[in-house]
Amino acid sequence: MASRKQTRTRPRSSAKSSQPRPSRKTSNVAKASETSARSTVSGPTRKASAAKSKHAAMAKVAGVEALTAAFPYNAAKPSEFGAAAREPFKGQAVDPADPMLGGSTLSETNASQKVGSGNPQASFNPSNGPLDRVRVDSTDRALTTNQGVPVADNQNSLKAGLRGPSLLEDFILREKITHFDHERIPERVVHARGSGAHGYFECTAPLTKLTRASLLAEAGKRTPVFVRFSTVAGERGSTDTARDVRGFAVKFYTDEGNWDLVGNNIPVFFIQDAMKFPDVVHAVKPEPHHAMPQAASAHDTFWDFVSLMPETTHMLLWVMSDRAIPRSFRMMQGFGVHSFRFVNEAGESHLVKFHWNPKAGTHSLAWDEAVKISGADPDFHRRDLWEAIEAGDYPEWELGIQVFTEEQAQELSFDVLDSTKLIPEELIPVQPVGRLVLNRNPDNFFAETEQVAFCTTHIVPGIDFSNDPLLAGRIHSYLDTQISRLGGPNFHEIPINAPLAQVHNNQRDGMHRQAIARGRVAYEPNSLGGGCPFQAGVRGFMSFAHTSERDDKVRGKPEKFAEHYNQATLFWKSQSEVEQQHIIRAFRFELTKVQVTGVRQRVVAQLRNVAEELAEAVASGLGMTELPEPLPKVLKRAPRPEVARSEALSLLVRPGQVGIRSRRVALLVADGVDGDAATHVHEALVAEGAVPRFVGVKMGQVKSAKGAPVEVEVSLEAAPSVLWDAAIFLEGETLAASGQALEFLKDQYRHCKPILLLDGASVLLDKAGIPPALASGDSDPGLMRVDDSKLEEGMAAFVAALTQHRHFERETDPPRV
Ligand code: HDE
Repeated sequence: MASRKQTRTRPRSSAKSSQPRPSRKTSNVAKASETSARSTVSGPTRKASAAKSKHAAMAKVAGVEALTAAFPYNAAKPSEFGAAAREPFKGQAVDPADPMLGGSTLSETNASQKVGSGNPQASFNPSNGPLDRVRVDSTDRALTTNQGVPVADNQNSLKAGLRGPSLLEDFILREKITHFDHERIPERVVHARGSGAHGYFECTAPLTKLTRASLLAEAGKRTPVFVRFSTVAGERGSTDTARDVRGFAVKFYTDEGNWDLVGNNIPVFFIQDAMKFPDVVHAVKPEPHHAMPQAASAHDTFWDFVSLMPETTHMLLWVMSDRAIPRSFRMMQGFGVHSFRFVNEAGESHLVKFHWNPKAGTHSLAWDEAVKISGADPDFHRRDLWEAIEAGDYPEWELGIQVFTEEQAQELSFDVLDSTKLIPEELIPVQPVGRLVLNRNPDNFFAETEQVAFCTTHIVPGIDFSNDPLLAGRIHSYLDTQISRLGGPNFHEIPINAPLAQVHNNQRDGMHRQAIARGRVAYEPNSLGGGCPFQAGVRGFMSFAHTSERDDKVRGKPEKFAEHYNQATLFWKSQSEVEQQHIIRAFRFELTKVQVTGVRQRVVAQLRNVAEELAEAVASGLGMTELPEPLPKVLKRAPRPEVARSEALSLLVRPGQVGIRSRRVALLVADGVDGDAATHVHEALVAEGAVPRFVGVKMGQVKSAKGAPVEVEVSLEAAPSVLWDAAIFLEGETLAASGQALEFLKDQYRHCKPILLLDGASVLLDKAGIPPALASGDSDPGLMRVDDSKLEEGMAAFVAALTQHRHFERETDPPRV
């Protein structure tokens, strides 16, 4: 075999990668044999440019001959075999003596408005430029057809006479209606309902010791991102506040290509092997006979499936917890779920898990509130994200990693390739490495949020997969699904999907191809294109050479995967009492909706393997007088878990670092309000970064007893209690006559939100049947009354109460109000 040194490889600097190389117009190609050239030069020679054209054609033939001579044979071939293949070979490439040699046509220098300058941008793919290149603005422009023909009348179809008939020749109507007919594309098979935003990722701790991924190479380095949050089960138009896992998918446009970290807001998953994914999705989606229920797991098929699949138990605990009804996308964690790999320059590898921690803390809705929001504002999370960014309140997360070795993984009682397990932070701490900021809303929902295509296969040098069998299935699935969803294999050219890094390869054609590839070479190796684009060699993506365990070809799982309950119990034990009560009620709700009693029984039997008190409470809520036998365990003697309680698993340990910023506060006003107090309260909240609005029975001004009248900003019917984080009642007597105002107060109370009542508003408490103290007899810290002279203190107490977000001390089952 020939040695590597024999190949003429010209080093190429990466600095040129995002800029076109200037093309040279002059030819300095060596003269070719006239005979050889003439036999290939076809067609009549135009008189005027005869000499020039003849010369150019022959020069091209000669130049290509010279280019080919640089490749007497394929010197790279030996590097494909045996030990040499372990270090991929940088492709052989030579610069053409003239850029014209790589072109498709000699006529490319003829410029026009359409074809461009006639000066090809060598080594450059302009479609990888910033989105500005495709942003359309119609200011001061007339309406046209898609062919650019101005439309004189956009009101009427073309008719023979004013009373018709309409004419088939009306190409303007036909183009408009035909486009409209095809406006819809298939929705995502899961995660159909989503919302996205642009932003950036900033590396805060250089990780070169662990990974050669360029985005993690220097502190302060920023990489643009597009992030999409989603629910899983519901259709595209379904409600935002369904009980469900949330998708948390991040596309990093790195300088070495796109990396998609397609995660969820829950760190584990229902199943262990991709083979079962269609089953779990079919089970949770609306039942096929009547297509109900929408965006809900509370039905027979879901619970039938999961109770036959004990590996779902851990995830079920998470999905029944308040994690599955977040207050905002901005207030939830994200997780990569699988173990991934980092690979450094030296080719050394570590396993890694990814965590996103929100700066605004982790906060959730109350279930009763989530149900009501579905009616009041089904776009609740989409609106919240959009409005926060519009207001300049940019959501932020910290990226943390858990890094561990294969050897550490071997020691654990569970398998790190099992996606139904997490690694407790007590065993491997989470270290912060960067921050994610979302600071730009999309221009167009469809073009960006709908057409963005995340694929687990989008990965960059320095990051690699583990052998998690669930991840393996995903590696196939995402690329495949985008092809049918986005209409073909060229979805990577859709502007939101195009990487910022240059794309150069020999893939061609297919539906909706955008790139116009110059030249006749669409294969590698080649000599006619000077060897380009050439294989990158060790600077390119290299899969980590993981030594596979020698084993038979088999369908099956490792023994450790058979332990199904330890971490469900860990999660249960790590919840606060309030969170445990919410989990019990969620199971009770879901299983009450299940019609087949045998399925209910089986779930309770499953829960007996998690915690007896949980199973008992759920059974009692379902009116079961006897507990069923626990489900038999696959592993009779489960390994002892390393950790019995993990604080990080409770939502309450992350109150956030932003105080009451962006929290929505309703200021209820009516005739008789104190205008001065209203202004003061409003100003005090704005100063804290909260979002106060004057809410009244109807729009218009309310007369104030003192100070200026107050302008109502939104009515009680348009913005009921569930859309607010807290409320201040600035008036009482007039509001007491409004059933909606009383309902507002009751819901604020039931959902444990802070309530401040100013002088005179206290009458509402009696009217609404709100108890003045907690069931325990203690005073309610979230229910505050102040007289006007103590407004300052009242506001300070209110801000402190809102910083805590909810006052669960008030919660009883059933609710007192
Ligand atoms: Fe997905 N998943 N998934 N998934 N997933 C999709 O891809 C799939 C899984 C996740 O905002 C689909 O473009 C399989 C785990 C998110 O566009 C599809 C398996 C996790 C999104 C698909 C899984 C996820 C998707 C549907 C098991 C958390 C939305 C449309 C082997 C780590 C991305 C699409 C967006 C979307 C397949 C399991 C997260 C069909 C086969 C585990 C956040 O390709």
